[in-house]
Amino acid sequence: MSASGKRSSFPTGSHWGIYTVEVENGRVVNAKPFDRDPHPSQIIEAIPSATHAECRINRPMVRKGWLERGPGSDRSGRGVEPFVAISWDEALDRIAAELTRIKGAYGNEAIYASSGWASAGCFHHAESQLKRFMNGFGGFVGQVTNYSFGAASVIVPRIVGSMEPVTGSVTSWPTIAKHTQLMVLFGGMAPKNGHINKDGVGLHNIGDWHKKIRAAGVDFVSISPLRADTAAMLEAEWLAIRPNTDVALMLALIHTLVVEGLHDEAFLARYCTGFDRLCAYLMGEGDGTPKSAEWAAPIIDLDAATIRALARKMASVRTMISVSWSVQRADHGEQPYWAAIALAATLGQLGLPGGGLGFGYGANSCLGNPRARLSLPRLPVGVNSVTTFIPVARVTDMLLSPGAPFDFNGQRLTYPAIRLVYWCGGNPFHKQQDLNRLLQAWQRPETIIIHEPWWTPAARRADIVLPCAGTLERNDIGASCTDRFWFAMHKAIDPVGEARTEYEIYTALAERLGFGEAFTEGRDEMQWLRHMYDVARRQVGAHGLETPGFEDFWQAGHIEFPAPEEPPILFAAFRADPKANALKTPSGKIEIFSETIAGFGYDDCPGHPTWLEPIEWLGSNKAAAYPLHLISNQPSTRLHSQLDCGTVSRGAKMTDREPIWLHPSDARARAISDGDVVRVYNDRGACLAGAHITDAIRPGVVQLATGAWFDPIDPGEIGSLDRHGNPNVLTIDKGTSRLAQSTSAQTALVEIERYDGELPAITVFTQPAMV
Ligand SMILES: Nc1nc2c(c(=O)[nH]1)N[C@H]1C(S)=C(S)[C@@H](COP(=O)(O)OP(=O)(O)OC[C@H]3O[C@@H](n4cnc5c(=O)[nH]c(N)nc54)[C@H](O)[C@@H]3O)O[C@H]1N2
Ligand SMILES: Nc1nc2c(c(=O)[nH]1)N[C@H]1C(S)=C(S)[C@@H](COP(=O)(O)OP(=O)(O)OC[C@H]3O[C@@H](n4cnc5c(=O)[nH]c(N)nc54)[C@H](O)[C@@H]3O)O[C@H]1N2
Ligand SMILES: [Mo]
Repeated sequence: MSASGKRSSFPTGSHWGIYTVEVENGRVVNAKPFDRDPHPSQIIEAIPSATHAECRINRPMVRKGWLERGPGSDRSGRGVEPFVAISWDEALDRIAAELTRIKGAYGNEAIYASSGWASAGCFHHAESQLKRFMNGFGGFVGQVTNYSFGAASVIVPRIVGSMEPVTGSVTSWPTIAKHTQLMVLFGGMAPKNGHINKDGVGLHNIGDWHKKIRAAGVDFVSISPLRADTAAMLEAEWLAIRPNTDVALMLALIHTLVVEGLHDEAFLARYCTGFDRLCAYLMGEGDGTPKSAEWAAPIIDLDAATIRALARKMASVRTMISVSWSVQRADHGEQPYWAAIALAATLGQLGLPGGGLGFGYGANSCLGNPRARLSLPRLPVGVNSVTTFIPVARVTDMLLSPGAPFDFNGQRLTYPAIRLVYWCGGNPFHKQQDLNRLLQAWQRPETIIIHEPWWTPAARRADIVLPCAGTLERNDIGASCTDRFWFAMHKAIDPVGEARTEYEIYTALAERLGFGEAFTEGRDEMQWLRHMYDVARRQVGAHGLETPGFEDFWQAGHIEFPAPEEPPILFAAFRADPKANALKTPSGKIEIFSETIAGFGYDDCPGHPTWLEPIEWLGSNKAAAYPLHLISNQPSTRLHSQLDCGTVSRGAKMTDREPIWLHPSDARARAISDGDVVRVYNDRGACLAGAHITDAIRPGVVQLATGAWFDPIDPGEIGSLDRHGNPNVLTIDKGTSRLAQSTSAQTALVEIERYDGELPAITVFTQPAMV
């Protein structure tokens, strides 16, 4: 401790990097990045302000109507009625009683438990803790797929037999620097996304890699509505096509390659199945429409000569194709990933060093970094006895339509009847599309329980809210499957207010419900960390990697694992020997036509990559009323909705609203000036935002990042104007197709007008009403 009473903590870890904090009188006053991090994230600056934000939850709270009149009462009062503070014992007793009641009357199939990104840390990991607790209690309705790359997670394994091109060993930066001549980036490779890596990042070096590959002579083409989707230093050729039309461009590129004889017939014959079926479609054999460059030009709004030139260039040099995850978060999001695989196969460079494809370069700081695939310290979650599940983005449908059938990946399933929702570590009023529809669904369950450190829009709409400790308020181990570091996460301050750790909360509940011993296995927090570390240590030891004992690791603060000497080349083994290394598809090959998918008979996902018009886009009739395509991408100043209450995110707002980007021509047509507050609206909802006018966006497209905390003017009225700028009041809640049922967040048309009304103050960063 210094003379001023300040002390520095040990380092801790986060999704945005390793850092230490300075603590004075029990409060975090400063956060400093890991001294070895070459380019730390600015997001770290928000830690002190967010840790002690006015909107921290200090005590267990119950909604008044629920407390006074019991579960299921006054459900439209969620988010409107005041909260009542209660003691921890009373809160835990009430939750245990309610879980017991629901289970007794309706079974565990009536419980929906969900999570989200939460915080780094393998032990207090909100999703693992929640699952371990719920599994111990007899199970819950869970979820499959995810919001990030949900459509890919279903289509890609069907086409190439695994998720290798998305979450596996994609060709890494050193190989790209050495061999690639051209990178074609659908959706760019946005530098802002490099701040983040799920569950932790040791060194932010993606910008250095970008410099190296550019210096090595790699050329770039960025196909995207936003110029900033590719770092300026890459000097990319920017092709600002209409959003959601990438498939038309990819098909036209394949068509051009075929008619000009630039396709790799030998590759297609040896490694792929069904190219003839795609070819028939491309030549217009069924519908009379060849999918030529001329055909695609008016759809994507690029001239045919540019499309043809790009096809020729891709065929003439070593080309790496990347498609950002956002491109598949759109209506028919399965198609761009399938079409990109077909395009790469047509070029015949899959499995060659620096050629082929890799999905999502730039989606986080670690993708493309060579790293060993290691076991991680993990909290065992047990087994869920309930087999009913939903694709994660279908939560609103589930709550609104119990008993209704739906399709998913070849299965006919039924939505369960949910009575109790338990959410820890996610923010449904951030992540889900069409929040006004979610508000309706939110009135269905009898009880909603949330653990949160902050009064997020979701916590404000729960029946019982338990304050949980943040990362700095507990001990943990940080480790991510995409990073080379394990880091000790030392507790720096006591929990804020009466907050308790996830582990303490579930332990107390499990004890009340009669499975305390099974939940804790007799270990406290530090005993769990030691145990999880020792198990993982033995597992990595089996791969010949030496690690120190727990005490030494804990004191040293981190372990850095070496990068593998031979960086991976995606599909190299398959290319070398397609029989011995056959893909895990029905044919053992790349399925450019899939009999399996064709057999499902889905009109929204036929047997080969197909241009299917999105439900709304700039070429649809709806554009007459709502002529702007809304891109709601990841925010640069925070992680989703996390730290929106901190100084970095709030410092970037315009007149306290989330900035919306629009082109000067669109602004002029609406008499909007830079800095004006605007109303963004469509038939699903409306929000206010601050206008930022820039030519770095395609005309006809506007960009409003996700994550501004939902703050409707009248919380009691569904459809009320959100004063803060949450794009999910505007997005559509529709499955990508019956195949993946994933989110279509990037499919939305809107209109904008200057807002001349009186400006309502933002209220969502304060405490909610309490009695
Ligand atoms: N700073 C920061 N970084 C993050 C996150 C964060 O919240 N903050 N979140 C992390 C998470 S969870 C994820 S999943 C990844 C997501 O990674 P991505 O999905 O790659 O990220 P986005 O920023 O949503 O989208 C990238 C760009 O795709 C473009 N785009 C959108 N639709 C289309 C389209 O139809 N066609 C084309 N060609 N381009 C399109 C948009 O212009 C957008 O800026 O980012 C991670 N990184
Ligand atoms: N329109 C639109 N919507 C999108 C997207 C988009 O591109 N456009 N992207 C989607 C994507 S890719 C993703 S990944 C999702 C992200 O959606 P979420 O994962 O739901 O978003 P976060 O804001 O990270 O929510 C995490 C919450 O956990 C809380 N938390 C942190 N630590 C703890 C803890 O230890 N315990 C508990 N109980 N809570 C904790 C945080 O305060 C925060 O409220 O959003 C999706 N939504
Ligand atoms: Mo994500």
